[in-house]
Amino acid sequence: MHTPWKILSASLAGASVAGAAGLTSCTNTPHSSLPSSKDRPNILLILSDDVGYGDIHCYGSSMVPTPHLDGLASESLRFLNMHASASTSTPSRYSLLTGCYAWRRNDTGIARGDAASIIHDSQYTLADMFHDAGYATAAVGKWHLGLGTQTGGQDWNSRINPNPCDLGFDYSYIMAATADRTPCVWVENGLVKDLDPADPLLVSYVENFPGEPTGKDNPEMLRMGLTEGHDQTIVNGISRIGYMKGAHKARWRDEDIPDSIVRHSISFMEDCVSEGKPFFLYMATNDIHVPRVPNARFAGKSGLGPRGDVILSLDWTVGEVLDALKRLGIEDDTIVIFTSDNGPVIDDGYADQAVELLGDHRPSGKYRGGKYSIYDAGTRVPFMLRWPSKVKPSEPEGLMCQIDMISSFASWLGVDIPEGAASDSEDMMSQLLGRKARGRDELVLQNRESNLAIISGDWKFIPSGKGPAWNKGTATDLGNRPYDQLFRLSDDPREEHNVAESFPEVCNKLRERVDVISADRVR
Ligand code: NG6
Ligand code: CA
Repeated sequence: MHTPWKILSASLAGASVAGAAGLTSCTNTPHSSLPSSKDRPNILLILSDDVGYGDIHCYGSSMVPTPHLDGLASESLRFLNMHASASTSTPSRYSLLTGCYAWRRNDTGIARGDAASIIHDSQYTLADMFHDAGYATAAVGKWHLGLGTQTGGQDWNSRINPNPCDLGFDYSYIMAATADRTPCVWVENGLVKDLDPADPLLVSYVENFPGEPTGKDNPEMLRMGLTEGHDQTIVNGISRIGYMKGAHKARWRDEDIPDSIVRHSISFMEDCVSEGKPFFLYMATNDIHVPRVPNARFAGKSGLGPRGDVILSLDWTVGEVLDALKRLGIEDDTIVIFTSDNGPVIDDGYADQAVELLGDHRPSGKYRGGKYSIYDAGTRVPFMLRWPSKVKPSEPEGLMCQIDMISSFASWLGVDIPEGAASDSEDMMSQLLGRKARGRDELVLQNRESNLAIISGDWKFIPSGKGPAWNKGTATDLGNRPYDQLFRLSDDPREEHNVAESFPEVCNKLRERVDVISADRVR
């Protein structure tokens, strides 16, 4: 396979040379004082989608076999109290990549497929940081952080900037948003892949293109029923959120998405190995987000319907990239992280039998809520870190958050984060490597309605907030209440006993903390 990330680099006039191997970058100049290459293990960050704390075998599920993830778990630090900073994808990913709480801005909610780039190209990202440490960097898979300068204003038939290559990644092969949103095409380094100029791509989130079938008007064309929304353009027999026209050759086949992610990820790693360059690979799977369309290899294999089948597919994906590390001889020199962007959901808009076939499977584990919710299962996610012979497997219980990755790795690699960047990210590298048990003292979390909660020591405080308590479509308790909620987590990990009235002074103190932390919030 060709090496598109090098082709891109070579084609960028004036790109700076980074590192001894002579690879070039889209955006950055290298950091001046780098640790030696033996102190720079590769970083493979596998960010899965909507995988709940209880969804995989190594976190307690006995319903779906996940042998590759279990194997990884047996050699990893398995964090028991790791949180995404939000219970939906866009703000969660924004925080992970920038080290900033997404709720500080009012434009970081679940993004449309034609959203402008949510990370501004002036912002410093996790990829910039690895780049400054001399790494080759790539984003492969789900993006969901917008592209271009203007929502709805992209020309999908030429290179769109900003794209991940303007945000610190040397190479990107991404789905612009989610599999349930148009455009249903791969975007490589800002260009729609396999686009035939004679069949240009048009995208709209305002109105349909005349003559194009939709799930709403043409349900007879659908192979998967709908429970909510998702009734616009039909691609591959499945209707989506948003409209698109054209680009028939470029359209993905949902069944092939995992293979495509695996192939492009491995190809990038192979190139890095042959160039002798450490890499940071942000591999964001589409599994297990809706629409759940397992490849024939997994269809019907879990007994839990498509939702269980795509867990098998996710496990396969992990197995493939772990095998590749072994084959490339870099297993010992690579830190592998596996995590998820937010908690689980069962019915997320498509009639895929997830509810009917759930049986005794408990995607949220023992925690309350799920995707979209402010309760723990919204943000508490699996997080495993493997670094063979350097990190001893254990199960840290301290409070942790993905938002801390950027400061942690920066301080470890000796990269100075620019003034004002990654302002909510703390250096937790000792904890990430299992050398210190005590986690964060406090952490702010966000749900779909952008209501906040704070965990502080043994307390979780959820100030009163607007929005529905219950999301009917997904059957999720969102946690929004017109009154304050306070839970003592050691006694009540399921957040079932609101003790706010008994501890008014704790509520006042924690409300003050939230107010101080969020003082510059733009609403
Ligand atoms: C919701 C979608 C859901 C999913 C979610 C984003 C409907 C009814 N539901 O609005 O299917 O796409 O957005 O999920 O449209 S996330 O994991 O990317 O945040
Ligand atoms: Ca998600």
